[in-house]
Amino acid sequence: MQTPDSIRNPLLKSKVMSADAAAQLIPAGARVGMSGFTGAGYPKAVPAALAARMERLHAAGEDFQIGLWTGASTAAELDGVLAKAKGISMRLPYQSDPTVRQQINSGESQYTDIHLSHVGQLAWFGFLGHLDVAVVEVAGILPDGRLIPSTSIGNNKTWLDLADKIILEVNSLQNPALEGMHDIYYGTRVPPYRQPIPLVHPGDRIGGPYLRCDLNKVVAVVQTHQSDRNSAFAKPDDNSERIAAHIIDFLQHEVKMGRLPANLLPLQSGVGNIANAVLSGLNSGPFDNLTAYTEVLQDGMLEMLKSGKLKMASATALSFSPDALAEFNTNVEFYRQRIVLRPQEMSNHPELVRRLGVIAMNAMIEADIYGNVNSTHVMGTSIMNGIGGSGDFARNAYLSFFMTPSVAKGGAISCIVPMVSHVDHTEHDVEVIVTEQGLADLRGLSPTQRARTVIEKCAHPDFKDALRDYFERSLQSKAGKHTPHMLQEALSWHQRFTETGQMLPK
Ligand code: 0RQ
Repeated sequence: MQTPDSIRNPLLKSKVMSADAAAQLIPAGARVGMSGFTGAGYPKAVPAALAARMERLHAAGEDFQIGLWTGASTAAELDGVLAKAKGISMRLPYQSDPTVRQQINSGESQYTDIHLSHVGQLAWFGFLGHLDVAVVEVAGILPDGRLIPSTSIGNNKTWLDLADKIILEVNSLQNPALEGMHDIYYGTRVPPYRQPIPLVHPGDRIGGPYLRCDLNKVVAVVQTHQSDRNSAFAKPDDNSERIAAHIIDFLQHEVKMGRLPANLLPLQSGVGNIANAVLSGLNSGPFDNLTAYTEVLQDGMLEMLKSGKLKMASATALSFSPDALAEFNTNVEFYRQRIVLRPQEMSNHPELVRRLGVIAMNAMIEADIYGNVNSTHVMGTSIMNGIGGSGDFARNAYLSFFMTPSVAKGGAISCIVPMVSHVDHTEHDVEVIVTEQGLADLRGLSPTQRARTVIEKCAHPDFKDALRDYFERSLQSKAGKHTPHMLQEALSWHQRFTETGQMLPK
């Protein structure tokens, strides 16, 4: 199954073994840095073999868990199998797996939810503990041992540099023509030796196409032939299309006012169906010669590259549906000239995001009337996925949008609330809130001006009166008039609606 020349280094070829044998080299209690970012480029064989080993040991009464670090979310073959084997004691920096989520929320696993651009630095300084093993998927190995990265880069450079032992999975199903698409910058230093990063346009290449590692640290090479997660996207629904239309109208207005160039500024788009709908809207919209400086390239951006609306895109991962993957593989030469994949410390770098003037568009769970945003927690206590890259971009963008349908759970819950139950993005980092009801431009507004704008533009009609009532009574109360609140009522707001499923009388 393995094409004979995917592993062209003789030393590494001599280390080829089965996934079971490689999994034996990971000790209980190890901190393991694995590749993988939004379901792309994750190891597919060693995690399953490790999970099977854990299950055998657990059945024999032995304890066996690992700390699992990745780039971002992975897939059932990594997070899913290890969680089902009850094998994850600590997870970081981002996940979206249902079993992992359930174990975090039941207290069985610990989770450290970290800005994606911060992970490398935290690891380098040792704040996450010592990294014992790296398990990294690559698309191939050159004769001199340099590694052709796979469909994501994420934190691979950091894991390969820091781990004591390295296990490589060489996936022969990944397109060999990925070679040359990556840009690995080895110029980063730790303070006080840091230098400016020489990247001024989203398409700049400032490093080289290969990852490198100390070949003596490689303890196993495992051959695989297996596809990435490749989840399909839902067709944009009514709400997503209305959100997309509000954003496009707003961007047109900004161009007309001279606040954005005609081809906008580099786009960052979060993951999920709303983000994909916005990209679809842009693909049939009025803007040309666009660029992207983002972390995940999904179907919407691929379509925009194909149509020529998007000239080039920088990211750290390719996360495609099966149809988009087929299109990518068929026309890989075309896309290779228009896509640059970078380590996540570069794709999400706050300084670069600020310098390039990125337009950030991310989904959220809820926003409050003053503009604080919750991206991660349901009812303030249960994690959904994590902050991911949303904070890297939102805090530093030229323009930062947060988007959500105005209601969740069939209309029982308002996504616009008096006070968010958990804060990921403060009022200082959130510039535009968009729901299918409308768009609230909060730039330059005081808290009370923001509250009126958010309620009138973004709240669902079923919840508007209750929000107006809350705000007006807060204004009349003895509370401070700068950001008026009635704290007890604000904090019980969610309960009132979720317990009854409808608005309570005042
Ligand atoms: O739950 O499926 O059980 O019904 O939250 O909501 O509407 O399907 O939206 O998939 O776009 O996810 C913020 C979670 C949105 C995501 C979030 C429930 C809702 C549903 C999902 P069910 P939707 P999406 C780049 C940027 C943080 C990371 C980020 C996210 C589930 O976008 O993780 O931005 N963002 N990274 O029912 C209770 C509410 C709710 C609610 C929604 N107000 N109360 N439940 N839900 N609103 C990518 C990376 O960083 C890798």
